[in-house]
Amino acid sequence: MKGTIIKGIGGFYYVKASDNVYECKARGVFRKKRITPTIGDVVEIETSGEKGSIVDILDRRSYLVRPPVANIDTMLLVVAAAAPEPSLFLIDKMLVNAEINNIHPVLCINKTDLEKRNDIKKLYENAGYEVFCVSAEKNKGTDKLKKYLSGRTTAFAGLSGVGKSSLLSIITEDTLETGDVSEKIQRGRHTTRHVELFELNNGGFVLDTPGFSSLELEGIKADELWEYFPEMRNHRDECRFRGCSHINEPDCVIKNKVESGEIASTRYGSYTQLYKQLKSVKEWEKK
Ligand SMILES: Nc1nc2c(ncn2[C@@H]2O[C@H](COP(=O)(O)OP(=O)(O)OP(=O)(O)O)[C@@H](O)[C@H]2O)c(=O)[nH]1
Ligand SMILES: [Zn+2]
Repeated sequence: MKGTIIKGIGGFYYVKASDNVYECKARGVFRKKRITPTIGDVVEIETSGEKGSIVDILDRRSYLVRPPVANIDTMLLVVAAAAPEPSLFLIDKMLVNAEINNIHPVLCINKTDLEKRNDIKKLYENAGYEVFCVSAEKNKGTDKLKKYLSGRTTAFAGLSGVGKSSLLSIITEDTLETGDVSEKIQRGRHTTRHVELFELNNGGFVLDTPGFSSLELEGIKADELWEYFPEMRNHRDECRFRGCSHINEPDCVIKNKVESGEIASTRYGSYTQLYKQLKSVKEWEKK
């Protein structure tokens, strides 16, 4: 039987398969192959009663290292319209970081009951991202978001206090007892939170990814960074110099578009800042 690992506790994996959750152990063969079953993995299990064992792990679509979760399709980057004030640099960094991990990033502006922030919506739509504006408090825009999330595995990421648990509770209210998500997320607050997938009623899973927003970029070179900015990768090979880094080169299409306002200066500012960070990491590693 095929299923999805939704959580792991004390050496057991809890596998959701058809309408049941099976408490499973992993076969020793994975240790030899040096693969560890991970939350989000699609696995083949053999069951007897409520127990089972994992006999195969199917190929992963994506793999996030921190927190370790397999097969995340979408990263919903949640920011608050206000309280806490959004940082455009942090948004840009997280958008890039999701794509580095092979995960499709989408922006979600919560707390729009406090402020609209259509400026941020426009900024990121122009850059090529999908943007959802919601209010968990007033239950606005959440139906549209719910529809979008069905059928895929979505990680919620964002700073503490932006409303991730509030949104997760609303999104899962048909499938979970009221308060289940927030209780589970709350419980782990002062220790290491364990990650768990919550199922949606139209299929698909959602999860919280504590700590993702504080990760630095890893795994790409500075000269590849522009490919992680949708509005820049649309202009591949248009600059005068092949392999233009869009930093100091003359006749740079990207810099011209920043000057004309077609590419937002905040986005380009984040690009140069992240570029420098990636360069300095490289220099440091060489020593
Ligand atoms: N005005 C307003 N407040 C909200 C909204 N959504 C959440 N809040 C409030 O913002 C605070 C933080 O919400 P949480 O859902 O706990 O935020 P979180 O992102 O899960 O925070 P961490 O668990 O610390 O990562 C709570 O006091 C919520 O009541 C909203 O749409 N509008
Ligand atoms: Zn250029």
